[in-house]
Amino acid sequence: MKLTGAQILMKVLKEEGADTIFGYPGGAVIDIYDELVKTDIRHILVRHEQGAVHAADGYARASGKVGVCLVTSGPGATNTVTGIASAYMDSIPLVVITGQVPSHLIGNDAFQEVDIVGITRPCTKHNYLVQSVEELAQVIKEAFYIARSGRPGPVLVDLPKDVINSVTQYHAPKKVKLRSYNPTYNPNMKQLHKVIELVKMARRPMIFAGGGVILAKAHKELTEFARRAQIPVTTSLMGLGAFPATDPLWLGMIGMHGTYRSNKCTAACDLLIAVGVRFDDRVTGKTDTFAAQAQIVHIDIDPTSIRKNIPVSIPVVGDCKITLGHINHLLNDEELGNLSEKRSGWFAQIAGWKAKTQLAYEQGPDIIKPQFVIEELYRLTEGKAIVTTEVGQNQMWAAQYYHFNEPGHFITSGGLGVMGFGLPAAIGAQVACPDELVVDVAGDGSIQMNIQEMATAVQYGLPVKIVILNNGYLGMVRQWQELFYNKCYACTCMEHAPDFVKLAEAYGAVGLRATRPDEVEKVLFQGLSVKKPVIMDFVVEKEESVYPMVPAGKPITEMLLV
Ligand SMILES: Cc1ncc(C[n+]2csc(CCOP(=O)(O)OP(=O)(O)O)c2C)c(N)n1
Repeated sequence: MKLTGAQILMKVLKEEGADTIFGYPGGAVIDIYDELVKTDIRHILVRHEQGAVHAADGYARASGKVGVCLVTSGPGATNTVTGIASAYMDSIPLVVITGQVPSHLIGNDAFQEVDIVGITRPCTKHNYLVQSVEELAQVIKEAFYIARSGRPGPVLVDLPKDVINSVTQYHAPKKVKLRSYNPTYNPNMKQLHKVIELVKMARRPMIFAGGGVILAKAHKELTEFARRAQIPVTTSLMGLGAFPATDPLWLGMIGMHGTYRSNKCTAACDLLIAVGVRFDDRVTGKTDTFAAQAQIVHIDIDPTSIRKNIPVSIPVVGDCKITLGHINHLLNDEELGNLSEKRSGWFAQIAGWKAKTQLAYEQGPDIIKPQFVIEELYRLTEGKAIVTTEVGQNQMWAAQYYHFNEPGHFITSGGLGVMGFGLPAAIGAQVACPDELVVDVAGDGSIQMNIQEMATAVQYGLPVKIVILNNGYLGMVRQWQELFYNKCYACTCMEHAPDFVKLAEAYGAVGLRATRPDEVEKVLFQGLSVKKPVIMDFVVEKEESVYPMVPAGKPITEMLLV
């Protein structure tokens, strides 16, 4: 059977299980759209291509599937770059399809031509310029395989218009095999035996889990390991939800805005088992003081991330789920003795640190504290919402005060830190999980970066909730200015903001506002109950800061506490 490039694309997308595409049309992809509407693949028309990629990202994180987006050539393609870079930093599986000018015009400065393959080379796991319709099916198959296998990531496929329109006999391989790409899933068992020895010997062990645990769906294995071996657990921002925040072994988040006890534990531990992490500088602070007393075990699917930032004693290359499964199995056969007794001194020390600071704040009668809004959100949603965030203080308060017990419930742009991520990501998560409550925690600055996606939420009846912590500032930058720049608040005061309630209404959504602490519960309750997109504008204390805070480049024990 002969098919056009556009038809082949649809066929392979279906075979790869794509049920939703986030996109925006244009001349170079109009033929694809012409085919797309004849299929049962759902298309979500966003209002800006950056929104399409973040939505596909949110969809991927909430569903565990590959997110797909489709945009036109030139400006359509360049508008995706921030979203692609964010997904790359956070290892999120995406397939981004861009239109391209016809092959014979490439390199001629043709209308809406851009070298998107060149532009995205450093921020994709792999990318392709498809040269002929004959190779199209194979390329799309490979793109999905690469995006979801090994350490996941975004793959871009650039499709010239003539490739989309040409016709060929359909043939797609059942399985993809790539000569130079063979991720290692199974760990070296000798290394694991060494890990078990360390676990048995350690007096002050700790587990540091990252987003890799969530991506590998290894949270159950992680939890079993921690409980059986009696090891306290911290996670990175990306790892929140990989271990239940209600578990007594939970220490809280590590790093720049991590808890006092997590950071203290890291400095004092004698064994650090790092799983699915990449030792980001916001986690480690000054690297030569990081876990300086510990033997470090690093388990990761990506061999190039091991020893990249931190020296380790035992490297373990493997899939987190498989590796932790083996470790649990090996622990079965061992005489562990009473580990909690052996570590009682360690647990007592941790309890002491916990007592010292517990993310405390005081909510007075007049001005709303942003932390209070998040705690109330947690209480009223019983911790069950999928929370996306923008970037800044809002992101950190969401991470600190909304407690995550399950993976896939905290969706944030961790590595790149993209303001404008949260609303489109919430839209993607809501598409993936129509029955869940999805809440974007936002700052008044960030929400204005992709506010146009309110129209998308309204058009598709996606009842996402936006909680704006409105402090009238680019708060996180203001905080740095307060602490490290003598309170010179250069260009961080948002002097003119829209009326967010009216703005919500203009989009056909619901707008609510709270200006006093005693209105918070009512507004949240009302906003969360409506089956429509809602913006809740919480006018909060203007100069509140996020604590604890480790100044950039300092050891993580040097925390500012208030
Ligand atoms: C696209 C983008 N531009 C700039 C920044 C730098 N930045 C980080 S946090 C921040 C302030 C965010 O302000 P707001 O959204 O109001 O949130 P708040 O910190 O007040 O909660 C800025 C400007 C960024 N992370 N992303």
